[in-house]
Amino acid sequence: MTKRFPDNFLWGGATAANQCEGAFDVDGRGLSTVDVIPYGKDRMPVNRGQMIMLDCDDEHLYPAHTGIDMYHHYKEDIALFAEMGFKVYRFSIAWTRILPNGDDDTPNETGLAYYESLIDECLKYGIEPLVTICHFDTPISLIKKYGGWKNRQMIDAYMKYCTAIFNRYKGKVKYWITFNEINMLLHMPFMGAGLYFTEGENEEEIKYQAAHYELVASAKAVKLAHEIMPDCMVGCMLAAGQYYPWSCNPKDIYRAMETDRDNYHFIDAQVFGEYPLFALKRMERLNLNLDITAQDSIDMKSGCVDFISFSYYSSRCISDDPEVIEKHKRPGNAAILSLKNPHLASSEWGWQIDPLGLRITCNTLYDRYRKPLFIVENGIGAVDTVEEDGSIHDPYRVDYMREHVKVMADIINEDGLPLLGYTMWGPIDIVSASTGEMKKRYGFIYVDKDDSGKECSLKRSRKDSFYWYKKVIASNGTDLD
Ligand code: BGP
Repeated sequence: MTKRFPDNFLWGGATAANQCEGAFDVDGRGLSTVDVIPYGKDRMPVNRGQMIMLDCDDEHLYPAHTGIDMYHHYKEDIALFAEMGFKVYRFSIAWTRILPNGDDDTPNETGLAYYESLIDECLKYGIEPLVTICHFDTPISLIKKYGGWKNRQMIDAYMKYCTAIFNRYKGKVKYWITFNEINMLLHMPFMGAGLYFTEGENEEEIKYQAAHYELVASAKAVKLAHEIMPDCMVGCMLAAGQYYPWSCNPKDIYRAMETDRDNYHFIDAQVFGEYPLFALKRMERLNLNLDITAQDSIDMKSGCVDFISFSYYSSRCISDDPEVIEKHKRPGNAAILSLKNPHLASSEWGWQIDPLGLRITCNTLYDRYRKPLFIVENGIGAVDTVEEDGSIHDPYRVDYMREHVKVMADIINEDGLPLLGYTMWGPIDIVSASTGEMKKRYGFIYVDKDDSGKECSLKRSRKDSFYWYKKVIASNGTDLD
């Protein structure tokens, strides 16, 4: 039997404003966290809030400043997405293009008009826009004023921003995501929530307080979106990937369950509108002194999400034994602790490749939430070589994606799960979030730009995978050769 995808399955790709737009200081855009996160050795310390950087200096390179200049190339890029047959394009709006200081009373008309034009360009080709409201960008003005999401004032600022974009794009945008990978706040607090720490501060308390405010803001945004756009669907967004236990030692199993709960802390709250018992008990055990009001609980309850969207690049693995952790710690994604699973191959960046893990993750999420699922990021970062004739052969990318698409067919046909769509990560090469590199490429479309910071042509070229994905979409997932 041929494994089929639903007729209305949303095939497409996903990007984030700060990783592709560039043009960081034009048309009234204000400064944002992502603009001050440098390339090189200081990137992770800044992402983690261990090194304070609230402005740019001459010593560092800031890849977000230029990105791939999609700000000026969006028509050309969307035309290429349309050529592949995209049904959906997930992108994020840069908060500071709309409200340059994060909480301005009057939105910046140039910013609003820019995204309206981008949305219209998608609609022109029958591409459904899927908008991430906040993808790793907190306005710097709000960090200077409030210290980022550790302050309750951020909720009002975020709601001002949501009000502006909902009112402007109602009738054009049906799918919304409140915060990209909300659980990454725990691992990259500056990138996720504009947080940084000074000596002696209670980091856990600050992070969980910020998480709470983001969760309240998310719920209030869902409620507002439903009021302004009754037909819209609003999702949460998890950096997903099930934790496997290192062994069948019950201690490892328990540790894996608990580590998964670090992430469910967020999604449970967004789906059920209240903290799960384990989260309440943990916050109590950690002795966190949090500002959580009765009104917050009412707000959280009134803004439950409609679907579960998530990124999936890999499964994860954990042990309860510190020695095992030390010995098998994976050099890959530095942001998240995981062990090297001996059964899995890895990408050049050490990200492990586990298509079946996608099935495990989807089933776990559906068992837990019983809401439609949306895979909004998946892909492999790799070095590509441009041949003399200009062609780019990337069989490794096709292999990775083919195996994941096959698993998606199983998820739909055999498990019967409601999967709304698939927006693979970075259909066009963009700046890497974790490393700031250009050479870590995910795209079907190659962009002539390197890591040197020197001016490049920015020329777009189709890789072999471009034609492969086009065929996959045209056959609605049945021709994967
Ligand atoms: C996710 C982010 C994206 C993205 C992707 C790939 O965590 O939501 O913004 O970039 O991972 O990661 P990277 O770019 O670090 O390879």
